[in-house]
Amino acid sequence: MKRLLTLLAILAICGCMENVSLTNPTGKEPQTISSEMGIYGFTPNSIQLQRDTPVVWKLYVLSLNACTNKVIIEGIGEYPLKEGDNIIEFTPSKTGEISFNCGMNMLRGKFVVQ
Ligand SMILES: [Cu+2]
Repeated sequence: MKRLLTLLAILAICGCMENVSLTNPTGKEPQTISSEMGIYGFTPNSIQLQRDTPVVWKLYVLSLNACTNKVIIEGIGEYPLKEGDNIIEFTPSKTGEISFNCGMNMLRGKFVVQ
């Protein structure tokens, strides 16, 4: 029984550490940025980022529709959106431009990673 509890404790600790490394693999303070997304696009639509530093992107969707219900970040992922506040987290691993767009590729913007 004691051995089982020890095993469970180890699993719990490993589980926690795994979560930490998934959202923040570098251990650096995240860089927090904010944009609004409406029918005319993203504001701002060009955002500077630092490489290898976790990003917390606060994306505020003004009104939800077929255009604003998803954001796709090139080479990083697709994120379903809801009206109002959304939090998107990722870590850019190389320098250069990363484009992002709505689900229909009409509204566009870019991150410039240094
Ligand atoms: Cu669209």
